[in-house]
Amino acid sequence: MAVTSYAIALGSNRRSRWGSPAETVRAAADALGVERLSRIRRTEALGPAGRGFANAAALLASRLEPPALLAMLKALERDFGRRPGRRWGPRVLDLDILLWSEGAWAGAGLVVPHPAFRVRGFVLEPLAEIAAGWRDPLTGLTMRQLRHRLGAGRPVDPRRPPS
Ligand code: A4P
Ligand code: MG
Repeated sequence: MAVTSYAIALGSNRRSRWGSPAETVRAAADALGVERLSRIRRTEALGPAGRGFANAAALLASRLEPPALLAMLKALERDFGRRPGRRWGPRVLDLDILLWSEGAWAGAGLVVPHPAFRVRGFVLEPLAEIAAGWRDPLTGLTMRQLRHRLGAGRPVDPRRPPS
């Protein structure tokens, strides 16, 4: 396949052999060879994960289709010491596929764009920093517009019918 672009979310809320969660996120971005990395932010845990997170977003060029890229990301999570645990539990490294330049993908165990990215500040803030003009294929809105809507308390969530 030709080279395509991906936006990836990176998150960590446990130390690893690379150091703090922020150092772990940076090391994972280096290992992936990303083209662009946002600022790494400290964010409060959403849900029962407990400790706060280090979160960032990155742009990655790849010839892999989404399922092959996901397998690669899962392998990297394991290399970084992530062990299967409670869903939403504390994790050394979480790598999610947010967007793909070729549009949407839906298959077994994989949905792109990531179904929840539009309603999560810890994803949209760093994503809008590095890909402000990227249009969400589902809503047609740019990352800048989605972040603005979320910040204004009017998140765009196509999973919910409009009220
Ligand atoms: N999957 C489906 N679509 C995708 C996609 N686009 N990218 C499947 C990646 N994975 C995708 O993910 C579970 C399964 O989702 C994958 O095996 C894949 O087949 P996982 O990473 O193994 O498990 P998880 O992360 O515990 O679940 P999930 O649903 O991905 O949780 P989230 O949405 O990642 O939320 N608070 C802060 N502040 N910052 C965070 O980063 N993260 C979470 C976890 C909770 N609270 C947080 C943060
Ligand atoms: Mg995940």
